[in-house]
Formats: sequence, C-alpha cells, structure tokens
Amino acid sequence: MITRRDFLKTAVLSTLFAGSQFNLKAASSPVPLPPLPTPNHMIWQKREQYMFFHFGVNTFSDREWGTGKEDPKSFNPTELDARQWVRAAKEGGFKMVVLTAKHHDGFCLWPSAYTEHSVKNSPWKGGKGDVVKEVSEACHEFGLDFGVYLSPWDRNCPFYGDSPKYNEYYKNQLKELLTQYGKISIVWLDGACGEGPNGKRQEYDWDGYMKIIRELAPDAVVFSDKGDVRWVGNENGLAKDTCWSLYNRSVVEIGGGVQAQMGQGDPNGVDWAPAECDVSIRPGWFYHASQDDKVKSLSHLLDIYYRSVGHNCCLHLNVPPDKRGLLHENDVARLKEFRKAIEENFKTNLAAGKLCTASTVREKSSKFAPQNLTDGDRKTYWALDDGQVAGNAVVELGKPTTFDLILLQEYIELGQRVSEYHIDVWDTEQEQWKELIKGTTIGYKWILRVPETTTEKVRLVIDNARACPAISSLELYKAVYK
Ligand code: FUL
Repeated sequence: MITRRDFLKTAVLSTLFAGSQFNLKAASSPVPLPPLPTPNHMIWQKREQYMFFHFGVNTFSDREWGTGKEDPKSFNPTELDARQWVRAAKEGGFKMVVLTAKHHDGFCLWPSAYTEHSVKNSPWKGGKGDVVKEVSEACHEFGLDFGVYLSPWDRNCPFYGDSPKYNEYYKNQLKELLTQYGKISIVWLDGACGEGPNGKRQEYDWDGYMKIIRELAPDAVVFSDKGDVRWVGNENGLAKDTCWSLYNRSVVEIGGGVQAQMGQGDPNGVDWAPAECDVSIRPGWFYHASQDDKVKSLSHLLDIYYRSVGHNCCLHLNVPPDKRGLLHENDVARLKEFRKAIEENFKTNLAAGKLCTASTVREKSSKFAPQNLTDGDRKTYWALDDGQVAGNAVVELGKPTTFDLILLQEYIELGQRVSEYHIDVWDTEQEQWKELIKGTTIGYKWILRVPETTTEKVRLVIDNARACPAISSLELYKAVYK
C-alpha cells in the first residue's frame, strides 16, 4: 500500500530532482516509428480480454465440426438466456463478446433471408427467435462490445465451391450481420476452406469481404491472417516469448498453416497486426456434457493470461453455452475466480509513485522523465534521445520490497520499439546489481513472472530497440493467486 505520506515524499523528491536535472523548455516527442496502430487497434488492445461463444447445431449433436446435414429442428435450447452469458463475461472482466453466428456447418443463429438452414426452421421460439439479436442486445445492455464469427467454410450451402455464387451469398450474410445488430466491434474470419458438392475448392473473395466490412462496420477490427488482428498460431491461448505487433501480411497465406510470422510477428514487418490468443475454457470449442469436469483450472487460466495479455496480445477465451442455452455453472464459477485472481494479483503496484532516476532522459526534459514509469499514467513515458537505443532507469523502492510480477508497457502509439532488455535488482549485501531476468519485446503490455524477489531498487536496462525507447510503465506486484 502506498500511504499518503509516501506519496507526498516522492512528489517532493521528484520535484526537487526535476528542478535540478531537467530543462524546462519545450521538448520534442520521439517521431512515431511505423507501422503504427490505428485508433481501432488501440481500442482493441486496451480491451485486453474478450469472450467467444461457440453455439449452434453442434451444441445439440455433441460435435465440434458439423457436417452441414444437421436438421434445423435439432436446435432447441430450452432456457436460452443471452443476458446470463453476457453477465458472466462482464463479471469475468471481459470487455467484448464474439458469437459464432455461423460455424462450418452453415447453420445460422439469425433468420438469414438467404438460407433455410437457420433458427427460423428450429422449434426454438417457434422459429421466431434470433440468437444474434439476443446476444447483441445483452451486450448493449451490459456495456460490452459485440462481434461476429461468420465462417467462410460452409458445409451446408449447396453452391459452396461455385465460387462467385457462394461469395455473393457470403457477402449477403455479412451485410445482414453488419447492418441489423448495432455496432460491430470485431469480425472474426478463419481461413478454413473446403470443396463444395461440385468437387471444386471454394475461392474466397477476401478483398470483397474486407470492402464490405470497412464500409458497413467502420468500428470493427478484422481478425484474419490478412486482417487487422492476426492469429497467434495455436489454440492454447499462448504467445511466444517474443511477440511483435509488427507483421508482414504479404508473406502469409490465409489458412495456410502456422508460420513463424503468426507467433512472433516480425521486427521488420511493415504492417501493424497484433496477435490474438484464442483458447477454450474446456477442451472443445462447443459444449459437451462429458467435459463438464474438464473446465480449465484457475492456475491454467492464469498461465494463459500471463502468456497472452502479458505477452502483448489480447486473450479471446471461449465459454460455450450448453444445450439449455446457458453457460454451465462450472464455467461461470471459474470465470468469477479468474476475475478475482487477476484483480487481487494486480491490486497493489509496489512501485507506484516511487522515485525514479535514469541514465539519460530525452532532451533532458521533465516531460520524458523516468518518473513517468511509476506515475500510473500510460500516456506519459520515459524516453531517450533520438538514435539512443540503450539506457536504464532505476526505481527506488525506499525499503526492502518483495514482488514476483513485473509489468512493463511501451507507449505503442509511437510504434513498438524495444527488442532486448533485462531487469536488475540491487543486492544490498554485495552492493551491486544482479540480473534478475532478460526479455525481448514489450509492446502494449508485458508481464514477467520472476521468483519471489526482495530488493530496495529495481533497474530496467534497455539493451536494444528499433529506435529510441518510450516506456510508459514499470509496475511491481506480489501475486496472491498462482
Ligand atoms: C477454427 C475452427 O475450425 C474451430 O472449430 C473453432 O471455431 C476455432 C475458433 O476456429 O478455425
């Protein structure tokens, strides 16, 4: 806990310090280093975590991939309550939800005018129901953003494989989803592709799809191998130990398999396409009663959190509604635990308001002082001079302090810059710095898990960067939940 006295002391010290070391004249900010995030990227990144709902005929057939031959009458949730889903997402700390409006089986959760294979031919609500509407309305009510997954692969559509005709069909469905359900914040497109009944492989019109999305959903980011947000390359929810938001869309084939680009990104990438880590809370994406006792443990979810949100990505956690049309009690309980654990673990920033010094400060300006690292404001940052890609900042904790989590943030509005760094801690007995951990990328947020460490001083040493670093946060925590 930071007491008011601690805070005032730090404020006075830093003012004195600022007066003696810093120029007061106006200083120039570092020049942004492309590629840069768009405003939609920033909104997406700040959500940090959002939820997936896989729901459809597979929920009732107990399958993961439907054949497309399912009877629409099989879709019959008895107690569907989209508000329960969205409330659980909100209470779990998730900021947006994404619904499988259509999965590979082609069954539509809304009464599309372009097919009979939809809720309108199901017994649910006498064929008058619309799951997309119910979920989008619940999101608006609870203040969560909403997005859709419209699978391009469609195993029901009779003219899938007749490429131009199917593309037209798909675009019409996109138009329905993007115009009838209020603001759409993400369009989630996977690259799965197959052959149609005519034996031909469907050629998707990605450019045409994108054009429609840009026009009808200007607030949406597109998740796709060639979209605004890329896949991290696995379905375990885990990013690599290096993760750039920079990427080269031109070298990636949609649905073309896992590439190094997806996992780590590319420091020389010309596109800003940060990664999403998608994973299900259960083994399957769809609900299976046999998996009720296989809901991921709290420690597993925390590990995923540290390696997704804490590795410069967003976490997209799937929680599949069951045959009743409700999120299962086990999943809801785990979501509550997860929220509580994250809140507790990040409740007390032990570095908040602590005095910081640095090897160098951009233009010796107080605007770029290291004090910005601990001021709790992501928009202020410690920066070095142009051309300077190495330097260090020290946080004086004032007393022996124990932590096991280090949280770093770059001011990514200027681009992602840092490529190599390490953290040192002061060894009081030996009166010297000791290296605690090395890192590569930081980006929007990087969380380092370290053994429980007690020290009075922590030093962030930037060893290399694409351009002068601009670091907005250095926070320290002691985890309550492991
Ligand atoms: C994949 C699909 O094949 C899975 O069924 C699931 O929907 C996953 C999120 O995306 O591409």
